[in-house]
Amino acid sequence: MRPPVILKTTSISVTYSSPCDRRLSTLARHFVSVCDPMASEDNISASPTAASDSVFNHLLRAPEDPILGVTVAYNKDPSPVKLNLGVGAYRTEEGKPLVLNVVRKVEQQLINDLSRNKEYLPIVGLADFNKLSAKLIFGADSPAIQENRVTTVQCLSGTGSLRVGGEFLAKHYHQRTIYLPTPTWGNHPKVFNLAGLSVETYRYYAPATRGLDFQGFLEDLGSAPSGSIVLLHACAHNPTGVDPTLEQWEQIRQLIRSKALLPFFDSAYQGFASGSLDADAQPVRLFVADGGELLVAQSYAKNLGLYGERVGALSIVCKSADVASRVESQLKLVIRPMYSNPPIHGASIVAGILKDGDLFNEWTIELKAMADRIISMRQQLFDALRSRETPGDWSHIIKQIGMFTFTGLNAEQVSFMTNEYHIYMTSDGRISMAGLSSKTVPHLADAIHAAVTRAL
Ligand code: PLA
Repeated sequence: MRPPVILKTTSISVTYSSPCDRRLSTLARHFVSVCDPMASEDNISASPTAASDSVFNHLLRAPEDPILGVTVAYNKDPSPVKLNLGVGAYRTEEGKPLVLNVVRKVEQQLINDLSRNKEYLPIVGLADFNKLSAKLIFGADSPAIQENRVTTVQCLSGTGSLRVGGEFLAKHYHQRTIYLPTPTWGNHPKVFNLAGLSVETYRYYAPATRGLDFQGFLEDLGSAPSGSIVLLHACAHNPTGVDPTLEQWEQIRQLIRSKALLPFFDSAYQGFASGSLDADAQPVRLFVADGGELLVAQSYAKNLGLYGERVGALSIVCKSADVASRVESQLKLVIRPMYSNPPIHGASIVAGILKDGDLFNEWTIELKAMADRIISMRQQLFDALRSRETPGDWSHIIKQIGMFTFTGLNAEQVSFMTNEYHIYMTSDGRISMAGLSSKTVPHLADAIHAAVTRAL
């Protein structure tokens, strides 16, 4: 028998040794607190203790995230001219976050529809959303979809889709190494490492030309062990803004297939590169067309502005319908202990837009407007630097594509711009063009000019 435990309150002592006694003691405490609220207060509030008493006292303070931490620093800055070009989040010309009109419309419909409820979704998410997401990335006429060779599961935005895909591969795929481009989105290595894969890199960006190191890309994939997983940015490469041409994609495809490498596309910016959903999906469709297998992680954070709704999808294209359905059954075993099932609201918004022809068209117009505004920011920034005669060739600002410009500014220049101009960006010199407006371009151009001519 366990020794009895003596519970002391200010006014009564109770000794208990069984669950029943414990319930009685709780009841007794309740009565004490009803009669004398201070008595229970005294009992609950612990006396201040030294940090060294904490079981977590050995923890070191972790650094802020290199991207999301930029927003933390920005929020603390009281300057009225501060500018956040860190995280890739779209802002209007007025510098405000944007909720798309189509999103507002569908949300209104969802609220008005009293037949809707908030029951759990299945483990794999909303069926309509999954079907429509596959159609969006692979194309309506995709043979893989028609032959039922695709399994799509709703996940927590792009990050969650990558993580579920990574965990699935670590458990069930014969090769545990994933190749990432250098550089890549800073979260990729962490996501895949924690999923249980080992991370290697392939050459991607050539600082000297501020373009693609195509030769290095092919050489590194060429020497990767057969079967390795290769992470590819579907479009609008983050952070470089440099994408292969379609001809280069075709060469990459041939190499990947000839070495039986497994492509894993990260599609976080469909529609944001060119303004066209179909054009931005071309590299993925090229790979699907050859009948081979692949994975795609999709995010609706940027192209539908659903950042905080955490809505995305993981699709795995397989050789046959039978394999696809077995893959799906295993994906459920990955998801269930991770977060059980995904949230309903964001997926319902996306499904509402994708299944309605008019709303879909309206979305494409709004998306194009966002992409065009980013492109016009590129031109304006380029022009502003040229008119200031800022030393250097800044043509990469207009050549790069997608949400970011990889400026080539170094960490010291970045911290100069933050300290002197209150401009916040990641230390690798990446700026989110989507956070810029006509009003703020001159301030940024002044800061870049000063950083380049005076800082170092
Ligand atoms: N993949 C790439 C290449 C990304 O750039 C991002 C987001 C994601 C996946 C994940 O996005 P999601 O989970 O929100 O769908 N990158 C941002 C934000 C926009 C971030 O770092 O979380 C960035 O500023 O790089």
